[in-house]
Amino acid sequence: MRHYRIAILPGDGIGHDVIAEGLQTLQQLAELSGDFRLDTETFPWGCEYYLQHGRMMSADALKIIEEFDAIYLGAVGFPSVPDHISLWGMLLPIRQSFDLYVNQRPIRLLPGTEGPLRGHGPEDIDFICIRENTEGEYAGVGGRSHRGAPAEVALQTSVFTRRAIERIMRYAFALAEREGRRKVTSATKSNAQQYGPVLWDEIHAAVAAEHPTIETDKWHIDALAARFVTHPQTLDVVVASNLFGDILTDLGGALQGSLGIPPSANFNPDAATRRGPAMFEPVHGSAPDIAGKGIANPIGALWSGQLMLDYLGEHAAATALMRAIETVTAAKQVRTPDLGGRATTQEMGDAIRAALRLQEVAS
Ligand code: GGG
Repeated sequence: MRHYRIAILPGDGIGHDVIAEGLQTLQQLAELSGDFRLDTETFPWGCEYYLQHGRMMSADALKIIEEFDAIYLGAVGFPSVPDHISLWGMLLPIRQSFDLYVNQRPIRLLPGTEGPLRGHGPEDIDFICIRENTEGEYAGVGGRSHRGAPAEVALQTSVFTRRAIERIMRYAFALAEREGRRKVTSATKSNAQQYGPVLWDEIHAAVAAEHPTIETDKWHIDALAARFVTHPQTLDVVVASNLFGDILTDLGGALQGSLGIPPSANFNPDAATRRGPAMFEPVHGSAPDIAGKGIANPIGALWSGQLMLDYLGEHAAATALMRAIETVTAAKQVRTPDLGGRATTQEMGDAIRAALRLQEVAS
């Protein structure tokens, strides 16, 4: 029996609802498989915790979760706490401290779901976004002075390093080769920003030359955002800096018909330099407008759990979970309000677990 220790961080808002469904589903999978066990510990960190303790996580949080095999996170942020405090108190320190430099986000129109693009079905919307996850526009470098005065200044500096760009480019091209993808598309803005994105482009060209079997192209971020809508069928693997990747993947969620659907995996693929657990989280945030109503779509969280199982090496269980999610979306019987239905979070979770029970989950 294989054992995995999973740190559960529901976080804020609908994070609680969707992680509850995800966890129940993952535990059911472990039971059906009989080959592995998930030992979980849930941590109360988030905005409620901040209001009580003046910090988003306990002082020793990173040290505590460092010992786990993976982190399963819901959402971070709530109107009760300024967004830059909540993000920099929880999500971003986890990504940076453990050097989880790949943020992998599949964008795929699931069977039975409808995106907003006329004439583009599941055969056209199927690509993977690779977001650099440790620096760029999210480096956290800058400052403010003369606060409140007319002369007030705020500087937010993007940081682009050769090391970080090289490793994310290498990962994107290697992924394309491994997954049988044809092309890597790079997001840039090297016309207006003449330092960081120019280094990004130079390294993109150098790494592309090492992978002659993979086609490549690059687009300025504004044009690429338009291409997501007009030519999604031309995208295969998209590699982007931290902020560009964040924006493009929300757009990707829209192409999938709902931001409740896309998942994400934050990890360091290099075993030799790994120094902490990988983290799995739906792309969506805490959705304060529907928090506590029990109607959030749990698919993004379940799909993130599926990526976690795959990362842990539980491939049969991961395949079974993806099949169960697709069975339920294809049937169109159970749909949460974001997909045009009236089902609750729990009813969607129940339907996916029922579909799982009909499958073989042996490894
Ligand atoms: N699922 C985690 C979450 O709350 N995401 C919302 C968010 O604001 N994320 C910012 C980011 O991924 O950079």
